[in-house]
Amino acid sequence: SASQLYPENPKKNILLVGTPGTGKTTLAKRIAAVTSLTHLEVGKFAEEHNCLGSYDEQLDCFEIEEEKLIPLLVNALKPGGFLVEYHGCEWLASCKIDLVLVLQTETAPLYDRLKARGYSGRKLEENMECEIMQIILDEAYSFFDEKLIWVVPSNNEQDLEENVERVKRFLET
Ligand code: DAT
Repeated sequence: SASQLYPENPKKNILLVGTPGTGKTTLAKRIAAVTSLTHLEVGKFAEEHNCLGSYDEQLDCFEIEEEKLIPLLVNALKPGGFLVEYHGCEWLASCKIDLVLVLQTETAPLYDRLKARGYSGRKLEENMECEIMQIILDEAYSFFDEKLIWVVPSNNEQDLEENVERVKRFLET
């Protein structure tokens, strides 16, 4: 296990996942401000490590060369101490991950947030469907031990504060 390979370093990694708009970046910034965790956004990491492929017009984003990215992530996360943010968790399945926090947002606030972000048409529908169908949660359960997974609400300011506290308590254990 990772802890046997790095007995001198028991630092934890936390993976923050959720449908776009559920509040990952907002929560990650709050957590990074009050803990020693370093925020690692997988999309940015992929870009910085030249793992972006061609632009996908349909999905309105760059393809990511996952064969190149995954081993880089595995290596980067070995020491622990990261708050890893991404919408999905499949690529993180072989990484040292000590907690998977799945953010969930109710339909009405999520719709408002995505609208405010300028999403419309198919992109808006697909993201709403992703949340309603619990795609990210299912993915978490298929790639990580259920004991590592915490499903938490992310609807309002109170949820945000409680999620920061949850993470602080987890890091203290
Ligand atoms: P994500 O990184 O998952 O795409 P975000 O952090 O960018 O989401 O948040 C999307 C929008 O929702 C942004 O305008 C901030 C707002 N938001 C995030 N978390 C919230 C919360 N717990 N309560 C109210 N608004 C929140």
